Amino acid sequence: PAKFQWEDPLNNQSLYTEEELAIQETARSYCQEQLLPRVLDAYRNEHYPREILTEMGELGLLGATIQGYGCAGVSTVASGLITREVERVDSGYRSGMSVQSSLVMGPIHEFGTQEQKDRWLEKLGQGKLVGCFGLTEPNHGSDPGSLETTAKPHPSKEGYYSLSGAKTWITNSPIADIAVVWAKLQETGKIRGFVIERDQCPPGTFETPALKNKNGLRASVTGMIQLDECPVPKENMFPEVEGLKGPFACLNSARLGISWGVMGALEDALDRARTYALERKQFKNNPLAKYQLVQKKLTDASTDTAYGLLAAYQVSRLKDEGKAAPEMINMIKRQNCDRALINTRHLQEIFGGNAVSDEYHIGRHVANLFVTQTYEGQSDIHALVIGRAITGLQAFV
Ligand code: TGC
Ligand code: FAD
Repeated sequence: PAKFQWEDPLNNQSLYTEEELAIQETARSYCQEQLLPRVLDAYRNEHYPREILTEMGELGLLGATIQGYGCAGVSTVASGLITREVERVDSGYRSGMSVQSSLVMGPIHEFGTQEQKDRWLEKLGQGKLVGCFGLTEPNHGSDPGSLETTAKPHPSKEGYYSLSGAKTWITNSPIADIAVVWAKLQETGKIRGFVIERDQCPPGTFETPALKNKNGLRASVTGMIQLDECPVPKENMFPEVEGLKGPFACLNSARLGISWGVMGALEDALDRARTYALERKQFKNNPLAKYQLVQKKLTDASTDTAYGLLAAYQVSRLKDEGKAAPEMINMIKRQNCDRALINTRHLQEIFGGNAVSDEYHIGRHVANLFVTQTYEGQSDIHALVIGRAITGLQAFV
């Protein structure tokens, strides 16, 4: 019989192509050699080195599924494997990358005019420009359909809209060169997407103050977007897409990426907890790993990782075949984030008091994974989307 491998209990690796495995290896080397050595300092100081996006761009990790514009044009599985390797180091690094790839390059590629694509995609893919995605507002998080940011014809500039409103909890906003912002067009009351270029905005019309002193995701940068009659050229609006399906189409792809990513964070937590449990001895010089309660924690984490990766693989292949229903993504985003958080929290106990030291990395994963369970739709919201699909009944309102 085949030998059981604890690092890959269900032999998920056998499902990936040679090319996908090579891409994963490239991503893993970069993440372990370049990102891991920086993460503790970054997390302590809430510092996100902007050059990380340039480094990722050079390796072809940004917008990796996009064909053309200098992007790698790889499968959704390969892109998921990249995400998994980045998040094995830190969810914040994955966040910065996901926003750039799925939430900024994604909508420009899917909804942009040819001119918009030519103008921004290649530079975003190289990490020469940084983007952010503004949907959430101070008064509207789970319910973005009620957003209040407005776009109306500019009173004094012909050919421009004037955007006013506030977005909050926006990854990358303080360092962004461009922002994809979702606002209601006053003429129709419908949600539309706009690309705002920081260097084209008069002073005081586009401000992006950082949100500091976070309890989680401290290695990524988060801020607000404050728009005060910000002039945006009409040609910077996505021409066709209207309503929530614009932002949600991008979120489908970002949420699928998170489903892969959080499994990477859980794998790292499991690896560290196993090593610790084998080395640390208590009661008659036995390693912690010998005790049944400890073994159960390791087994639960290992099982949920293997199942979560299988599910992410299946939905990714279906997506590339055009057969993935959005609710499949709601399901795996919820399940993988919930299981990553719960298991990591249990693995944390194995470290005893040392779990409190950041040098053991486990507390950082736990704090980060709370955020992954919350953003891009909090888990209970995903449960209600799936419940609606099962029953046909709307439970949000
Ligand atoms: P609902 O009536 O369900 O839908 C309105 C319109 O949108 C369409 N739609 C979708 N289209 C594509 N994919 C999906 N997944 C879609 N879900 C909905 C739908 O067909 C409809 O189209 P149409 O043509 O009929 O207008 O809208 P609702 O207002 O009832 O929505 C409720 C709910 C809960 C599903 C939704 O609002 C929701 O998912 N809320 C969660 C909010 C969220 O995810 N925010 C994310 C902010 S971005 C972020 O967090 C980035 S963090 C990134 C990082 O740092 O890594
Ligand atoms: P609320 O909507 O106020 O929800 C609070 C709680 O109530 C949740 O548990 C929710 O599940 C529950 N709840 C709400 N409504 C219902 C209901 N009908 N039934 C049952 N329970 C309900 N947004 C962006 O647009 N772009 C970004 O780049 C971005 N990055 C982020 C980065 C970080 C670090 C964080 C923390 C958030 C980020 N977000 C971003 C925002 C994120 O998407 C929202 O925080 C999330 O959608 C939840 O919204 P909320 O915080 O307003 O919570």
